[in-house]
Amino acid sequence: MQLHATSSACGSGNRNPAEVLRTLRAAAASGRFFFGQQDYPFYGVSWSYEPERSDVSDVCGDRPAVLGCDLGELELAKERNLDGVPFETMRRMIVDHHRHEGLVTLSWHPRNPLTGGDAWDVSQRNVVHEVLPGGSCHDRFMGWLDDVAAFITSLRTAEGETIPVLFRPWHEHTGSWFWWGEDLCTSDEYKELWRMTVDRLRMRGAQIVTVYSPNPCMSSSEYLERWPGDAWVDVLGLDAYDGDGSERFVSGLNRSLAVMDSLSRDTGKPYAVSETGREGIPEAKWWSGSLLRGIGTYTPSYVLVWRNAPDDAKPGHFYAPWPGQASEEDFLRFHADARTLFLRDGLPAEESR
Ligand code: BMA
Repeated sequence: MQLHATSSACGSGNRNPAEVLRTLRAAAASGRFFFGQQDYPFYGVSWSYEPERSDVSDVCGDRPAVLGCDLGELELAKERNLDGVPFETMRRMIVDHHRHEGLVTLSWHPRNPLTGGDAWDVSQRNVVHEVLPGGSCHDRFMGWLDDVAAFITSLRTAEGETIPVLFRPWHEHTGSWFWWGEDLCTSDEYKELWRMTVDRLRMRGAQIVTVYSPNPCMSSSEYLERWPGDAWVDVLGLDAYDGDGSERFVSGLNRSLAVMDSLSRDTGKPYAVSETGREGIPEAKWWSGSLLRGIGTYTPSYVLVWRNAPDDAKPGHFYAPWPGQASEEDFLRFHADARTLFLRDGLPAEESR
């Protein structure tokens, strides 16, 4: 546990969106990034809901500095999210992670409001159109946004202060596997959906730092094709997965980061690898040989790998090692690498200001 602001992973407190942004910039300016994982405190490959446990800390003795959680099915007023995580547990762990000065990011895989299917239901191509003003699902959808805002504003410290979160809606929109994907709406519709979402959440008092997350992009015009506008995006994100352990991931990640690095200089906004990973991590040296090599000399502010699903729920669906896993030793090198920041690591005082 770190009690001193200057010796904790995430700097000076992260009490509001401006401080979160300052923390991200400080990490990048020092050539380091916060390591994160989706759902890390809830379950691992061989366990579920054990206090203080995570697969990452079982391996290296420290927790990820970024906690990712997903709000999917909050909009149905369910007690658990789409992956079975109780929202009460999520809230408790977010408060705990924040108390240790970690950063929190929320994604959202909402149901398809038109068909009632899941986020991956792309059977109807007019869903975004129908949630925008004048559409048949608009009113209900605004209620969903209010549910999200209510959850975010309910995240409070023991002293009652609100906890700011990195909010990352409508991700991977340059693919067409979600109902908000590229082939399912026009650029203008996508931008309007984004602005409507962010405006509503802010209007309801949600303390959010917004993250825009396309898939790998080879040019700035590709990256910016559905950019909602500078006032609606705080962090330049990227979702880039390694599908086959090949050089394609390394070069695609490196090329995308080159694009983002240059946009970051133009806009002053930090950038991040908002989702990445190699499912099952069969390559023993994936962390140094693929991920760190793909990052190269670029300076993302955080890098988050996806979840370690319990083996009995989704076998082989994990993105961080556990004791005995093939990439464990290399992950220990990754943890020790000067570029990575885990929850207990510190930014020197002058850099965290
Ligand atoms: C996907 C998979 C799914 C999960 C979804 C939302 O990438 O991990 O099993 O339901 O993310 O967390």
